[in-house]
Amino acid sequence: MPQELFHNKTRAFIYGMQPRACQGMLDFDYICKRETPSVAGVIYPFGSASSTKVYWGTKEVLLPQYQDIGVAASRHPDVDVVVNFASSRSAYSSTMELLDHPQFCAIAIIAEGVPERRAREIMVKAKAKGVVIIGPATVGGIKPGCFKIGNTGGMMDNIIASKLYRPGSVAYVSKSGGMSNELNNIISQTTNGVYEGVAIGGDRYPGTTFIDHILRYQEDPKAKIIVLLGEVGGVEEYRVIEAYKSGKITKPIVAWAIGTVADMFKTEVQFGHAGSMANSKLETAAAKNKAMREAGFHVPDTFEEMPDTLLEVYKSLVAKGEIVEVPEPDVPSIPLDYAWAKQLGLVRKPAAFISTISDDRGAELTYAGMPISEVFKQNIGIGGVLSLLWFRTQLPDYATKFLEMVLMLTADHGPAVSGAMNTIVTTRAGKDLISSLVSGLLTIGPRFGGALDDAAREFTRAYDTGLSPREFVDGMRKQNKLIPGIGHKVKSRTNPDFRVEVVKNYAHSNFPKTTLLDYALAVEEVTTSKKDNLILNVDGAVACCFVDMMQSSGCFTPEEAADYLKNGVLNGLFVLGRSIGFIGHHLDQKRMKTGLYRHPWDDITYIVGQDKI
Ligand code: Q5B
Repeated sequence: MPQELFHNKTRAFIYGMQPRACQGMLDFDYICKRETPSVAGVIYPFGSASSTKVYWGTKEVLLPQYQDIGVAASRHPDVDVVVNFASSRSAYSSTMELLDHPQFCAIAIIAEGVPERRAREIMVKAKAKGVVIIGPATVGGIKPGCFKIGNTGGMMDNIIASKLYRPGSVAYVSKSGGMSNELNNIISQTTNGVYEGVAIGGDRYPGTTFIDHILRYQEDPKAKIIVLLGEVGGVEEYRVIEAYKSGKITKPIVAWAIGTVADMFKTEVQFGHAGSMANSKLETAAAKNKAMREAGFHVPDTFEEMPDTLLEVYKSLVAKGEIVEVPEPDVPSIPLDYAWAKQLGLVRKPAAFISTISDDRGAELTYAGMPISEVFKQNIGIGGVLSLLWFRTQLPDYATKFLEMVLMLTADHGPAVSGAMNTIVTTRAGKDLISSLVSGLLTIGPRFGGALDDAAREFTRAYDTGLSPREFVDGMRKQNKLIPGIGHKVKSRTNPDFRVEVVKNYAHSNFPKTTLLDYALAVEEVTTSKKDNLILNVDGAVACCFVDMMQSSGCFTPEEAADYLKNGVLNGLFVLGRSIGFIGHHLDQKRMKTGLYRHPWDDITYIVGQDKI
């Protein structure tokens, strides 16, 4: 096994789709001031060969993604480490395939539950090829200032707190990934920090064992103290004891075997790891601690006393000059993920958008604060929904029924009206539903269907300024303006528009007040006395009733009411209602498979090339 597994130029592949782990490694590199990212690419057999977006510091960069190990390996000959996140089902096959590529010298297998027979087959092949396996069932390992495997060390704030961004003098090996975090903490509190740490994994047959890594640390002059955190089960600690006794290991070892509590149970206890159960007296934590103590390791009486023991050993090495403390470098600033920083309450950012009507972020969609289930429980209907989403309030029943009535009676007025014609012509030109609908909707304007807001404004202005109906009509004529909401192409006094009758009757029977409607009807008396078709049309009737509803409902201030009219709410009602009809016309034409429409020549008068008339 090479003495130095990782250095500050180590390059790795991540096998599997693990964006968080990948970003964690890159963030670690960044705060360690590595020149190149440690992750060269991602191998994900089930994805599409492309790239994945990651951060390098605060910059967004693309990381190549490969489906095939061979392609990845040939594109990145400098990569010699693989962090294999394949599941327990595919860890075996993927690792065996990785082992066929001689450029890889270390593979960390993260998956738990790899069958023991498979793990042993991996070990045999890896040994034959001289490849170091860390795991299975491990978080990996870390070499401060150089390289971090996957999620080792936890979140960035933990890494900073344990000073893992720069090397210390203590090298450790543990089984458990969780406990290696605890070691990072203890070592950073009591010494000049971690030099390297490996969690070999909790399975009965880990790819490498304590002795493999401790022998590396023995050879590495920068590792001054070795920490061994063993546990109940297995005999690997005894191999370290033998090596120590034989003089192969001379560096001080601070050690503890976890699981002494097992002695308090009458039967053998299986701890969390697959391998953490004593099959003989020798494998108990108590026996191991005793043996390690007798061999000359620094073994505390309890795990809680381990920091004191470590501190003592560290101080003695400092006193002897074997460890020379150096001034602490500046604590690196961590590029925090925006989402994480926001969750911690560290940042605020002005939003580009503000919305006050609906919210889909929680468990249940809400309309103006009302959960969608409540919308149905209260049976508020389309009028109620419109009221919530347009006015952010629940209007009284008579008002929401009025809104529904408007949508129903403006839904269509036959194929001959301007908008429907446009929809039909567009449909027959082969266009899709949305294009055909929009082409009809774009026809709505001051003459056709879009006179509602202007009607509401003009009638309100006239009434509020105290103009008599005649003064209003004369005044508009003087200004050469048509009165919005008055007049119809085909409807007249003698051919009344029943839609208008329905609206008028409803308002008179249900609204607390119909002041503006009554004023408009008085105006109609004046205009129809001039010309039979100058009736209060559907736009005008709806508009005036709407203003009456707004004023009598108590739900709007005069300013709010004026704003809604200015912002086109009333034409919005016509647009919404008539969309039903336009869609109907589109579907109708499609159903009949009508062909392209071309207007007949005889219906067009051609005056081309003649003198102006
Ligand atoms: N005169 C609607 O015009 C129409 C006058 C007026 C004073 C007026 C016209 C108009 C205002 C806009 C309006 C909504 C273009 C209509 C709708 C939805 C629909 C449609 C459908 C559906 C009809 C003849 C004489 C002239 C004019 C005078 C006309 N309008 N005077 N105030 N408002 N109204 N639009 O019949 O002396 O001869 O020169 O623009 O409210 O769109 O069903 O089709 O559901 O789809 O073509 O119902 O009234 O009349 O322009 O030839 O004028 O009357 O000054 O006087 P006409 P014109 P003079 S509802």
